[in-house]
Amino acid sequence: MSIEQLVTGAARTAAPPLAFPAGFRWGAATAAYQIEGAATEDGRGPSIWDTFARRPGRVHEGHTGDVACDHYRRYREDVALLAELGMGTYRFSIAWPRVKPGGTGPVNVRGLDFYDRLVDELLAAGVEPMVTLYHWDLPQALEDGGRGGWADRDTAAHFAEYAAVTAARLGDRVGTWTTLNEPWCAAFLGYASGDHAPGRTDVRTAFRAAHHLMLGHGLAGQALRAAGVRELSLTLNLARVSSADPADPHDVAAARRIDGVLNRIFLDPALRGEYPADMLALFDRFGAADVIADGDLPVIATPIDLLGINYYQPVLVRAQIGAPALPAYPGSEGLVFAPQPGPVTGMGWHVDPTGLTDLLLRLSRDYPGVPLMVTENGAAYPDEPAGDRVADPDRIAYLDGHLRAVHEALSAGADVRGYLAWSFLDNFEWAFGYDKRFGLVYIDYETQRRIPKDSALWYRNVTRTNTL
Ligand code: IFM
Repeated sequence: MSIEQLVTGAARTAAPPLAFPAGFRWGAATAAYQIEGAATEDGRGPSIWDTFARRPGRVHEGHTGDVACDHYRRYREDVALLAELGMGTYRFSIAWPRVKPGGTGPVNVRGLDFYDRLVDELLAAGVEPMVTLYHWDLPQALEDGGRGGWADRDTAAHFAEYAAVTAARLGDRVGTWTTLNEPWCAAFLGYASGDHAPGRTDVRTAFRAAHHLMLGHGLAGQALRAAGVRELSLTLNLARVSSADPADPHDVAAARRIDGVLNRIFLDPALRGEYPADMLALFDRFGAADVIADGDLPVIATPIDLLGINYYQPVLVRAQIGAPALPAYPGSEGLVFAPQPGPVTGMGWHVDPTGLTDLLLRLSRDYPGVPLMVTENGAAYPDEPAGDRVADPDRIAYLDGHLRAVHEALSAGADVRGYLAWSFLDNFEWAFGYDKRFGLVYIDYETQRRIPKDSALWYRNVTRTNTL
């Protein structure tokens, strides 16, 4: 595929163009710790990821977010690139430790100033800012001194205070506010498997964290509503979870368990105001049922205007007698994730766009009335620049397939309002450090040079024409 074909859209397949609805929101996403760097600049306090990344063996080759993409200093250049690449919407997260370095207590005005400048820059460039308040960088102070991070109920209240001050500063210009990004990862990778910060491996604590994250979502949602924000949202990482043999009741029950601890444990309280019975049983089994206080669920179910969906791959589950529980999925003993045929990404993740169509339709059916938006979708591949060009045909194929999947869901009646690619820039991929590249834009970490990959040019044609 020549670069001219990409730029003009002539590289499209022979299939008839697929038009997306008028007003469909297109763009890309990032997160603060993954791109900003400037870890000690302008009064930013440490986060649990600063600490975790320094623990030997936790992150690939000891990488940290200290410098990352240096976005904190280069944000003007990055915003110009967003506009040039035709991104109508930019989803970014705010670093809580910049705004409240101690997690609670005094506001660090210089931290808020940065986001103020970023928002103004975006608006001046014609890019809609979309804020996420928590993308995993909890202030270390809330973890320290026995406070216990999200295992501590007070963290939810502190989160709401931080949401309120941030909305007071930016709410006049930012319309869409997402409370949490992927509470499953924060709770179960952070506190059960220990793959993510704070790196704890205690299942009871993980359930406490899961509930307090959702309580934090609800309390922050109320604070944001009180501040008059236009659009309130929550972003979950969700997947289609299927049984290897739909005729085998053991496989079906096993898939249901994974669906519970990945999807329904967050969807049901947020959108139905209750935990499903099987999830209440898990809270109970792991000694965490007492964490759910009277009155919490109505708070958690504060109505949202948009459900953000981060989708990467589907899950296939098979019952297997004697299999130990998967560390990040408490209660998953006696089952395994079955291999799925077909291509995988550089993360080893299975490429299957049908999982996205099915997920969007399932959400429309089981949780009707909530507009949906794909807030992350994309793939890591081992990209190599050749001069000024980064050819990434696998990523283009991944995006093309998943956009067709979104279109199919729209055609079948799902209320999908937008699609944001993950990610705008290559960045710090958590425990994988800089080893995995998800960006539409290549980052040369030695020089901080940005090179839009072929996928960015291909995607620009989609966003500009609103067709695929
Ligand atoms: O990089 C992450 C992001 O921070 C959250 N969603 C999944 C992405 C890829 O792993």
